[in-house]
Amino acid sequence: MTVPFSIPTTDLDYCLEQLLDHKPPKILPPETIQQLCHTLKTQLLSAPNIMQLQSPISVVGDIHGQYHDLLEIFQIGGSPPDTNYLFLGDYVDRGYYSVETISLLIALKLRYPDRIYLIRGNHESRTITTNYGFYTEVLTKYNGSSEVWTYFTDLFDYLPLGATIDGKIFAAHGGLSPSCQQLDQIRALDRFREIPHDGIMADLVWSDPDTEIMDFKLSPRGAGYLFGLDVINKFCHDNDLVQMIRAHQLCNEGYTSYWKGKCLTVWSAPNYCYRCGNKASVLEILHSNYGSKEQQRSNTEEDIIEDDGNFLSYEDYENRFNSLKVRQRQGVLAGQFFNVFEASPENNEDTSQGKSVNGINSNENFTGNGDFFSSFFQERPAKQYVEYFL
Ligand SMILES: [Mn+2]
Repeated sequence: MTVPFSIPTTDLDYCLEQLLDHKPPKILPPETIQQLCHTLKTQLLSAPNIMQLQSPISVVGDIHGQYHDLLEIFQIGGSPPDTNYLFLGDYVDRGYYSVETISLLIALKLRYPDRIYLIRGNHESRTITTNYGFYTEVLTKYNGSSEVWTYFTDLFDYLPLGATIDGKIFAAHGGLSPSCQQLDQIRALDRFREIPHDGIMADLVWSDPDTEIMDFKLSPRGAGYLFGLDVINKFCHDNDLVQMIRAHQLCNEGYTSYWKGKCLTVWSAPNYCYRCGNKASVLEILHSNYGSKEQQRSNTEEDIIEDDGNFLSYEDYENRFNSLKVRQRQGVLAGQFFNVFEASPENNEDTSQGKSVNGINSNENFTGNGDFFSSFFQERPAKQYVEYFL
């Protein structure tokens, strides 16, 4: 069988229509998934491990199969091709619509290759998806066949590991690695493989910032590291960066700023697992002209604007990026703005239906997987490690 290297726009639009215009969304047939994944793989083959992107761009954190909340992002934050998006990984597992979520993102990437960028999260992995919902969801939705799970997880091996924005911001799913001092070390990796248990590639998708420490410390997740202020300062200095943006950790307000904005967490799954009640956000980056005259002036102005309305005039839109108050409250740099949003109506419907979510009560880590005795107790709902939900 010959599989073409590009898919006609009309076919891609048909896929998008199947996913968007039906409620519940229609899943795509296995042959279509195969073709989409194969085509995107051939395109990602030439993508570098760290993509070089430019502002303006909106950065999105974990989605975890919350398909309707993903649509909410496009509704609130603008849709491609008018808005550029960088997704930081963890598209699948936990939520009920991992298949629809990853299908939509792949179709969008193929349809608007210069507008949508996808990097890899720790859940874009065969091991993790086998345990946290995606594999089971595929079996349920495709009549007991794991065929499309294989197509998707093979594609995951091709996803880039990070991105720079305007050459000044480094974005990855998790965090920094004690084995990596230079971005060039990441660029030199052979990324076309399953995520290993340790090393730079594992740490990039598993690590977390920790304001209590200065150096590195082993992560309670069982993979990756916690990294402190000295680590991020040195990494930024040595690589000529001003900031790291990452996802990977649930935030009640939808975002967290560490070290005066040197590191930001963006979390994009509202009411995570249909029960956490948290907000979500998208980080909009308008520019990175931290030193411009206009910017310095706006640093001293006392702009009084509120950012909690969804309907902003163009002037307000410009203002909110320059408002010192908003910036200070959110802990972001000039030209940045966390657009906070709440769960979609569909998310709440799923909540009221009280369905169970895969892996919700397990403290996810490598060491616990596959062990009946420990997983028996992990399934008990007594204690939830909210901080380390993945
Ligand atoms: Mn994660």
